[in-house]
Amino acid sequence: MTVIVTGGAGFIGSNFIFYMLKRYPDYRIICLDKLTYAGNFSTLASVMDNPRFRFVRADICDRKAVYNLFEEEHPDIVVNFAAESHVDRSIENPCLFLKTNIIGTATIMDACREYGIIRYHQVSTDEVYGDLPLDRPDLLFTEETPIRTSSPYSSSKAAADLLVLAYHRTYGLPVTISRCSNNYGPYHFPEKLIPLMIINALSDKPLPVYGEGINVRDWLYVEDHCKAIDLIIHKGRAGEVYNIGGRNEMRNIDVVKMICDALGKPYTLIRFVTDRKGHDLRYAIDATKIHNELGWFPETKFADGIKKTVQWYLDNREWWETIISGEYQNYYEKMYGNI
Ligand code: NAD
Ligand code: TDX
Repeated sequence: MTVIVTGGAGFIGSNFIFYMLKRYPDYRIICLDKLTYAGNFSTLASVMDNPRFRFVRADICDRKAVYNLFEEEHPDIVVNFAAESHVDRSIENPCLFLKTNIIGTATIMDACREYGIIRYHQVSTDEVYGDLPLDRPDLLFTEETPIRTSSPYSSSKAAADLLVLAYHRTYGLPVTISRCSNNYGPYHFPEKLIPLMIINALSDKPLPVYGEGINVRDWLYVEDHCKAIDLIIHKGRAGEVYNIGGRNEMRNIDVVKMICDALGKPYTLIRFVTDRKGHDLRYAIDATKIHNELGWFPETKFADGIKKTVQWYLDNREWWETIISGEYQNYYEKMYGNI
């Protein structure tokens, strides 16, 4: 099997590449990535010499480059992780999100139509369902929950999902979609909540919590997400959407306090700052469908996963220090300069 993984130099895509190379000793994995600010070539250093791995730097919106790669490799499976992924950046620059997340998805699927594939998998997000109230713990997102987006990011991901389903209905493309809750783990880009808090706490910098810190996210260890995608691309039914989630709802403030505890840092570092515009209150996934159909369940408990993640950031300082010393500083200053 030959698998093209787009966005494989990012957080989840890279973890997926490591997982797949280990799990399937006879698969070839090709990573197609533009290396935007969020993509790091160094992340893939450990697999660059693997003869079953190939890295290609290209934009998923670049039709010629994408078609050339399909012409050369004739992939069996395509897993599309490539996206602009940060909600705060989408609030600043929506159009970039529309281009990459919608046009890019269509371009990759056109190549799939042209060359033929066994499976196209779209890595989507629980954010397409909007949010849930804080005072109704009984409500969860199922695959039947209507699409109701809040941010330019989630709107672009929802548009891509609709296109994917349209390509299935119109062209018979064998697609699947997964909608996963918040991931955490190694190689998570420093702009996101968990790595940001670990990195700031390590240097005794303020920990910026939006609003009152009461927003709830359903955290899943990244390897559990990779295992779910592996099951879906091999055993999932074409044309179907599968929710993936940790059944692990936590308020942001409690996540930040756990990180302080893990690093022995005081809660006095925490600063409540201006809330994110349109901030989704609560995400919670009902993953019954993937459990019943494919036998998937989250294996890593949050208490263990967060310890492993904190340790990873302690052991891999060079990886994140290189990132935060570059252009990231301008972003950080703009977002958090006044705290
Ligand atoms: P990330 O921002 O860490 O990585 C994105 C990768 O895509 C980077 O390597 C970047 O260089 C690449 N990329 C961006 N634009 C590109 C383009 N035009 N052409 C080629 N490559 C491009 O993102 P992530 O957190 O790993 O998320 C991966 C996917 O999973 C995204 O589609 C995201 O919407 C989805 N998702 C993420 C989470 C989460 O918690 N992080 C949860 C659910 C779903
Ligand atoms: O500085 C911060 N302070 C803060 O309180 C940051 C960066 C975030 N937050 C809050 C906002 C959210 O309620 O923490 C929560 C998590 O924020 P992010 O890490 O930005 O993730 P989120 O917005 O929930 O989106 C993530 O999960 C779904 C990913 O970035 C998306 O790509 C994925 O689709």
